[in-house]
Amino acid sequence: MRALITGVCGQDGYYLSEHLLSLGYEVIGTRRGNEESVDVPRGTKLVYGDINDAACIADLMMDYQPDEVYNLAALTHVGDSFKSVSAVMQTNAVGAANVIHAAHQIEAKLYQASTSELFGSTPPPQNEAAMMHPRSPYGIAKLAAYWMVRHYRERGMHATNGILFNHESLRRGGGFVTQKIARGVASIVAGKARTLVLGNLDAKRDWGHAKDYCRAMHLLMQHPADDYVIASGEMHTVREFCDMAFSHVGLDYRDYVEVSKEFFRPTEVNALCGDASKSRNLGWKPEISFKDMVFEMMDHALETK
Ligand code: G4F
Repeated sequence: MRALITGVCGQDGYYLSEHLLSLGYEVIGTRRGNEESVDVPRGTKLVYGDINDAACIADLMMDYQPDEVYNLAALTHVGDSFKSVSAVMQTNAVGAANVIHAAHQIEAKLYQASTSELFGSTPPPQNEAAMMHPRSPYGIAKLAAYWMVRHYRERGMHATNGILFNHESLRRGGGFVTQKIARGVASIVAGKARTLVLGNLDAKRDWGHAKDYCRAMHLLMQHPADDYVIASGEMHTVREFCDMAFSHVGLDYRDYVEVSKEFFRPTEVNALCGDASKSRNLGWKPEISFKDMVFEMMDHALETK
């Protein structure tokens, strides 16, 4: 089996490639830059690819003829999307359409990285049938891609939306709140910072481990094409995350965390908590707990500071 992963250089690209390679897949992953060193699992074949360039994506499909295509490439920071509306629409909606269309042309199976941001203001628990009411340009662009997948599925394509709730790991980018907290605590412990400045501490998220969620991506592709929620079903506030991370090193977050309007969003998704019963019925379940995920991120941040 041969898989093409767009956005292989991100957190999810890493874990998905690692998982597919362990199953004996040949993995082709796209990169845009010309960086000397890119951290991908050994065995991943890196090729140039930009999902915003329809011809480039079509050529890649023709050249490599993958059996499965995983579209993970996207602008992923929700907060930033308020400041880059056109770019996020271009990459997350039009770019996704380029990938879906090109995969359809060669009759490959398609996985689209959909997101719990689609639910936006719909109160938890959210499952596949919950109303979609995104509250950011990011979520709106992802909703267009979600519908494009459904559209191609109606035309007979094996096209699946994995509606993934927040998923983290030591590979998470530093702009997301979990990694910002982990690295912030490590900086305080190392004496390099005195405080950690955050935004909305009351936001509630359903956080799982990226490794568990990337395993689900492949599993979903082995079942009938559909929309599937992947979530832990547990909800925590940003404040609780801070409390656990600071307690891990014997500190009280209230002595170090400051709140600034700078990190609040114009519109916020207040509470996300997924009901993943449909995916659990296929045999998927998360193996890494919230606590273990926080401690893994903390230990890694402390080691590398
Ligand atoms: O870590 P975040 O930036 O993740 P967010 O916005 O939930 O999005 C992530 O999960 C989505 C799935 O639900 C993905 F689709 C998306 O690509 C991304 O991976 O923020 C989490 C919460 C928000 O409510 C935010 O307002 O944390 C709050 N927060 C509070 N202080 C902060 C901060 N977020 C960031 N990034 N930085 C802060 O200082």
